[in-house]
Amino acid sequence: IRDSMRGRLRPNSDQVELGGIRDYIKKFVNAKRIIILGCGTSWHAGLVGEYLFEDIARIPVEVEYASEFRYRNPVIYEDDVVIAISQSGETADTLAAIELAKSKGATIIGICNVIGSSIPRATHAGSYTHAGPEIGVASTKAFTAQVTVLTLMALHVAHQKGSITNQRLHRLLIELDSIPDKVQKVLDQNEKIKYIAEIYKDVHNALYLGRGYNFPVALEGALKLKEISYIHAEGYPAAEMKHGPIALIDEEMPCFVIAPRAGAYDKIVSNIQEVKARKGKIIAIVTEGEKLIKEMADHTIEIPDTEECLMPLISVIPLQLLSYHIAVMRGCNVDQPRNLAKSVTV
Ligand code: F1P
Repeated sequence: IRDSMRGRLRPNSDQVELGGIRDYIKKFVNAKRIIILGCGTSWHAGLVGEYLFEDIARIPVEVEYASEFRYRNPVIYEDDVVIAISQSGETADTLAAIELAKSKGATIIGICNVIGSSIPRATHAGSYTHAGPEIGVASTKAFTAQVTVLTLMALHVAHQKGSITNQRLHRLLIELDSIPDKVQKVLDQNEKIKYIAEIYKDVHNALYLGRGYNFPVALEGALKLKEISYIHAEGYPAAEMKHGPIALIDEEMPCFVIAPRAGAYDKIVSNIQEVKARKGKIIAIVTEGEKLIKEMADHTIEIPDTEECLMPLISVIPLQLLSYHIAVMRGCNVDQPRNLAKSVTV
């Protein structure tokens, strides 16, 4: 992560730059819309990208599953900027969606990990994530690196557009620099996370709830559990719970709630109360020093505080670790999950 961040953006400098999109910055600044395309984990990173670009750069964003986009008849304008995200750079659906958008004259920016792969070659410009090879099939560090690059892009575009104050830009860049140490603090809680995994390793279903920037993290947490542990899991925006999933809650249902002290904190507290009132089990990801939720939850995992828009970089880590431990305890091959291919090329 540190490598992705270092030297790309410099606060208080006229030369704030993110090499990969430098020549296309005007396209971004003038874009009426950004379309983000990806599959699986890359789509979840794209959702964080939507929140970032709309929040910081004030550009409307649509996030689409490339696997849907390529087969429907989407409206694509010549001044659309399309960001295609892929760890492998070989995902057939993403590649086909890029070709479709390109044929309509849109500008395509890639965020990929594998240098020289097909997707970067099909794009006009972009950034490599430089996350190193994903040893396993399921994306983990790729998510963090994709979100990091999206953050840098949104900040860069916002700076050029003048939609962010220098003060806020400076604050976010300084905070970004502290993220690797904060991630390490979460990793240091490995034993506690393993202990929680032991308790829930035999469940058949799980719910993941989050709000705002942590909603895509809830989706990603659920996907990791499905992919490597073969446990059925669903992620929801916490506020959607009352519109259906609440019917599923009983003493057998663990709910992993991402509930740091940010955004709609009071609302997430009441979501936790709703689950507890129905005897559901709560495993909450909370900010260091949290008291209220600790009294209500069955288990808590503390994460360091950070700016709300940077929270996914930290809050996803305990969920990835939990899935990893549960998978290992269930005897699953975490690097080579059944039915899953590293590059989905068909
Ligand atoms: C997309 C993806 C991954 C997932 C698995 C299957 O890959 O859905 O997110 O973890 O590996 O493929 P990519 O386009 O990001 O390489």
